[in-house]
Amino acid sequence: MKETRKLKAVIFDLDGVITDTAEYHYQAWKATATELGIPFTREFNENLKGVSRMDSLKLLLSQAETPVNYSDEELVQLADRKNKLYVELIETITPADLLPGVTEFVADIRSAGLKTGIASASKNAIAVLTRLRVMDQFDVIVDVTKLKNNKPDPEIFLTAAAELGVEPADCIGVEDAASGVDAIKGADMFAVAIGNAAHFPHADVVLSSTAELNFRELAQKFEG
Ligand code: B16
Ligand code: MG
Repeated sequence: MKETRKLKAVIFDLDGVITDTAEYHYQAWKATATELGIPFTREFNENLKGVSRMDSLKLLLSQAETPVNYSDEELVQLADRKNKLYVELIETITPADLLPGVTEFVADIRSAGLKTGIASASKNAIAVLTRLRVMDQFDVIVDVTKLKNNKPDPEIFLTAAAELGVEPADCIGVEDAASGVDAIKGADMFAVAIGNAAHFPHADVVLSSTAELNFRELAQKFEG
C-alpha cells in the first residue's frame, strides 16, 4: 500500500450494495433450474452473488443429479434464457428500491468533492441504475464486457480507478460479496463489506447493512 493515502474516490458494487437485485437473480435462476430439473435453493443462490452470469450457470449445472455435457452454444442459450427472465423482472425497479442510506452516503461523498464509480459484474448495470434514476450520481460505470477477468480478480476495481483518474490506494471499495472484497484488496484499496463479518475476513470495515454507511466515519477510518 502506498505510504500517504488520500481519499479521492469511492467505488461501489451494484447488486447488494446500491440495490438488492439478488431476489430477481434468484427467481430467474430458479425458473431456469426448474426447467432443467435441477434443485436450486435460496441458500445455494448465495454462492452466485458477485459471480458472472456464465460462471453462475456453471455452478447451477454442477448441482444436477445426472450431469449433462452442454455445448458452448447451449450454455450461451441457457444463460440468455435466464437473462431474459431477469431483464423482465428488473423492469419493476424504481428509486424506492435504493438500499437504505445509499442516497445520503453518495450525496455526502460527492459534496466532499470526491468521485464515485460503479464496479459491477452485471451486464445489466446501466439498466438497473437508470431505473433507480441514479446514473448522474456516478462519474464512471465500468463496462464489464471489456474486461478479461471476473471478480475476485482486481481488474474491475483497477479499471474504475484508472477511469476516474485516481490511484487505487486512494479509493474505498464497497462490496457485499467475498469475491468482491478480495478484488478490492487485490487492487490495494480500502475494503468496506456489507453483511455478516464472518464472511469477510479480508475487509477493512464490515457493516451489517447499507444503513450504516457513514461518509465521515469511513473517511476517518480510511485515514487511520
Ligand atoms: P448479469 P454485482 C453481479 O452483480 C450479481 O451479484 C450476480 O448475482 C450476477 O450473476 C452478476 O452480477 C452478473 O449479472 O447476469 O446481470 O450480467 O454484485 O457485481 O453488482
Ligand atoms: Mg454484489
